[in-house]
Amino acid sequence: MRLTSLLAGLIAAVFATTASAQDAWLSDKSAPDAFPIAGAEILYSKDDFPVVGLAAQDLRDDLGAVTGKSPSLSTGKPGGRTAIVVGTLGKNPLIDGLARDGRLQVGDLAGAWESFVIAVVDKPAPGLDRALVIAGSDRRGTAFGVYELSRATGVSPWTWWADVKPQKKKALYVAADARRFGPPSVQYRGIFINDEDWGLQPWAARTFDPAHGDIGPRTYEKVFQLLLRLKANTLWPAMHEVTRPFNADPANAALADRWGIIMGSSHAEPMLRNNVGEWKAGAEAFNYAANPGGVLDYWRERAKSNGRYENVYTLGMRGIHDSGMVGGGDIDGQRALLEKIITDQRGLIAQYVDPKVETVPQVFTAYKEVLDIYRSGLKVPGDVTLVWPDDNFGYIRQLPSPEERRRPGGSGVYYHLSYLGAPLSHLWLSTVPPALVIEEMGRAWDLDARKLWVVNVGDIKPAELGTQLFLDMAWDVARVRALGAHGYEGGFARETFGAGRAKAIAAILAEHHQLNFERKPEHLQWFWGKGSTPRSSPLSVAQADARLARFDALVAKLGVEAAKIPAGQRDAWFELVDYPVRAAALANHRFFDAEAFDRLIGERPVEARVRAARARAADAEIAALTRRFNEEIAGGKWRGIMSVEPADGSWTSFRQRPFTAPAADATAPRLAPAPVEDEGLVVIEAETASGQGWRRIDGLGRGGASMAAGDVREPSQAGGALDYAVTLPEGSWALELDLLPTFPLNGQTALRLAVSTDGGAPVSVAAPRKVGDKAWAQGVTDGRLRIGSGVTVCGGKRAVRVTSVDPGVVVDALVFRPAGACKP
Ligand code: REL
Repeated sequence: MRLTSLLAGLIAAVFATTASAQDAWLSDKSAPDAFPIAGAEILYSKDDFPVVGLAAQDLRDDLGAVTGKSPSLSTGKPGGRTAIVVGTLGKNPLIDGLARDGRLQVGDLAGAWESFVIAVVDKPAPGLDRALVIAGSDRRGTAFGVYELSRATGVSPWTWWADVKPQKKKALYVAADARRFGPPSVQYRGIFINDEDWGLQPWAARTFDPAHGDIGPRTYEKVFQLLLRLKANTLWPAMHEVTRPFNADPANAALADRWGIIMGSSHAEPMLRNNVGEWKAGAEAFNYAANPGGVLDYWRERAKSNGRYENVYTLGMRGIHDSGMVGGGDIDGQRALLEKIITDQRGLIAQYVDPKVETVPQVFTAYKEVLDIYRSGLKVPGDVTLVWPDDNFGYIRQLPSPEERRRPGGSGVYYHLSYLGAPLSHLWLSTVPPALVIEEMGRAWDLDARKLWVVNVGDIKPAELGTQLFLDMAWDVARVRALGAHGYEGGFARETFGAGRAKAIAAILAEHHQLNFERKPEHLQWFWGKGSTPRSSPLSVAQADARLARFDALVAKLGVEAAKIPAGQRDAWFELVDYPVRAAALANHRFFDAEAFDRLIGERPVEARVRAARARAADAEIAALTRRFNEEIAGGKWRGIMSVEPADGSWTSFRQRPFTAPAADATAPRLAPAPVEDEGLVVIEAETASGQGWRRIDGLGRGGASMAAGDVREPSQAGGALDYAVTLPEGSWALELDLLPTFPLNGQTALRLAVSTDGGAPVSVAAPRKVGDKAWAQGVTDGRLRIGSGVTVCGGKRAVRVTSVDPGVVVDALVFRPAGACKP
């Protein structure tokens, strides 16, 4: 073999090794040729981007935390025999020299987006025996490389934000072969800080940055660092009235730039503005039909002041806050106005950012009513990214059609792990299950929504797991999908608390997500909206007690694990596991014990009073637990970060009613108990089927799994069948289906499938889907849509077949409801 082809083969072999945080390329055991981290100083170039120096400082501190000895850090000549050299191609003479001489194989790194190589190089420079080189394709590529090394040594991305302490290691060795990371699956990936009134803002104002008295540069710097640790690059900043606008202090944007973070703004805030704080002329004047000059000047000001930074520009227009656009008249008029607005906004971008406007990242987020305007035929320039929203509860409303998938600007997703709005907010414990995030974002990926993913994380805590999942997926979608929800929970537990306890902790997290998917702790109320009549749940005491028993078993497991958590990990344990799991369990006790009082007080007053006392105790325990979070955890670091939902009297129509306990001497129910539903049902879990053309989703739906129809990329290949052999007691049974409240993917307005029994003709079943209607509200609070099929069968052995019509429909269960006597 000729030497050149041998070399080419070697290079190919080297670059076949693409790696991720979970790969064992770093070990605490020595191996031949491995590079020992101990004793190596960190070198970077003073000519590199500022974020490289910031990341290098973090690496020094992280290695210090892991090994007990911080390495030295320098921009000068090497001081020792080994070094960790970090730098960006074109910005670090040592790295550029090694690449030029072929001693560092950079392959196609130059010009790649956010990519990096980690390689060991012998004799890289006079005086240096060996170096571990982290070379980035661009400024964030280098920073991500540095944080990748940190994470591989055992430093969690949440080391500061959730007090996760790394395990101490005496020595660390990096495998000698080179590894190539990136580019990320999704180009722009980030978070939206929202509804910060009850956590992040009061905490920042009172505890973390009292001198500033608000979320300001000090807090944002911590957010930027977190984003880089999570390999994210984009932020939509806090925008509620309680917080001063991000750009009110120019230090914020300057700091974002230092950290290499790309700034955007929410769906309601075009052109990096914050309307609630910055628009002074009154809501009526925020009208492009009536006041185009005033509004355009307002946008112009920001394009002028911030155009020099890396931004993603939100285009279009809504009302001042989360409301419809003022002006334009009917939907046709609104569409015409929006098209004019987009043209004019792009004019500003061309003028102040780059005349080649199509090269500047811009997004159009079709959120709430804007999706209707878009669907009516709005023309969005091809280079603008179309950002599809979920319904605020984790179900993506629409994804691109084949035609939209061909647009050069591509698509993205705006997703929620937290939400303030109708029918009921979910602001407290962040319980959107990992399996739903993986399923929904996986579909988005399959249908080419890969340009920008932004997730609403509320006020960050306690949305850590969901946030990390969303961003890990945005970095490497295939890896996370291959893990699935349970694999991911296991990995999170291992990375955060160590391998020894990972299995047990992952099981706790899985059961927590399962139970709270069936009803969120913020949705323990079965009525919503202004003018609706308060009523109790439709659960009998026995049904509710079965749910409470599952929570009790979960809390018992939590107690067993809690006892094993070492002192150094207790804060992280409390913040990431103990508080959310325990608080959700207590919220259920508070609610269902009080309801048991209502249902029992007439007939069994003694028992009813015991239940009332339990409800009061659960309420007091939630308060005590939350006080502990705010006052004791991490020595008082999180004072003000956590409020129990509903936190105060604001936005009442969107929020669960404050809990009122039955008084000790009460003799009447607080609420007249509603009739009990769903008794005597025969429920068959969808995943017990045999058949083909469907995919099992573990961790999603009641019973632990559900079945998804077909492949969303192949709409024509529907028709897969699920077969069930069911034995029903005597009598007549109406067949109903429990579907996940997802949305049709193919422009349909309903989820469609078909059922047949005993080999008979298939009967079409459809669940109409419309955000805002009663079925939708019920679907997102119940975590399911229960729909009739029109099919009734007599008891005995029955064969039931469920056939897919549209791909993507997810079936959770088959439900047989008693329907009287059998009339064959
Ligand atoms: O979740 C959203 O995107 C919106 O609901 C927010 O923009 C809005 O601020 C909401 O929290 C309150 O109205």
